[in-house]
Amino acid sequence: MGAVAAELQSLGHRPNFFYLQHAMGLASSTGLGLALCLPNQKVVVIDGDGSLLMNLGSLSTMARYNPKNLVHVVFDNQSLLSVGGFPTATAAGTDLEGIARASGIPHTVTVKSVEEFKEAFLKAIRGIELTSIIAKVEAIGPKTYVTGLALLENRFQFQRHIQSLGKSAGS
Ligand SMILES: Cc1ncc(C[n+]2csc(CCOP(=O)(O)OP(=O)(O)O)c2C)c(N)n1
Repeated sequence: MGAVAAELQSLGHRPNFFYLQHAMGLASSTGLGLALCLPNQKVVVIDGDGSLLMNLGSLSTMARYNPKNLVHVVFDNQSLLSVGGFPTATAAGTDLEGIARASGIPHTVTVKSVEEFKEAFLKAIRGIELTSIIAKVEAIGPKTYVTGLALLENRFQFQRHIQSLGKSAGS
């Protein structure tokens, strides 16, 4: 949602992208549900530190159900950038990787450069282990938060995409 959604969409929308708007904190929960329902698909959640901090219990729920097809990426810019840049708890020392690890996520990593991120992400996407990647990034946002795709349109398009997966798998 917010900056993350706008940045992703600016790279080029795809029918398998779902941008969570307004429901701050629920990206990881939504991704968990999708990963459990679609065990043959890799599900990638792109989260923000402020959002995850609002729903830390999601980490223990993810660990409990442990879907091996879920990759959880947190872009930790230590701020609520989308609403003005107020500092989050990670700016005061909260360690999201430590919380993810202690919650029972089997593979966790903190990365601080593009190269480290690339390596960690490729490993996670090619692997078969529930992974949380905490990527420390600068608090720099997109130029505009206006996206060209209406919320409902995204919802229906994504739903049709999920349904088409079922058809191509023969179910
Ligand atoms: C439940 C809820 N509370 C508040 C908001 C307003 N809001 C939208 S984005 C945002 C900040 C998100 O922070 P973070 O996840 O750290 O992402 P960033 O903007 O830094 O990329 C807030 C507070 C919302 N959309 N939903």
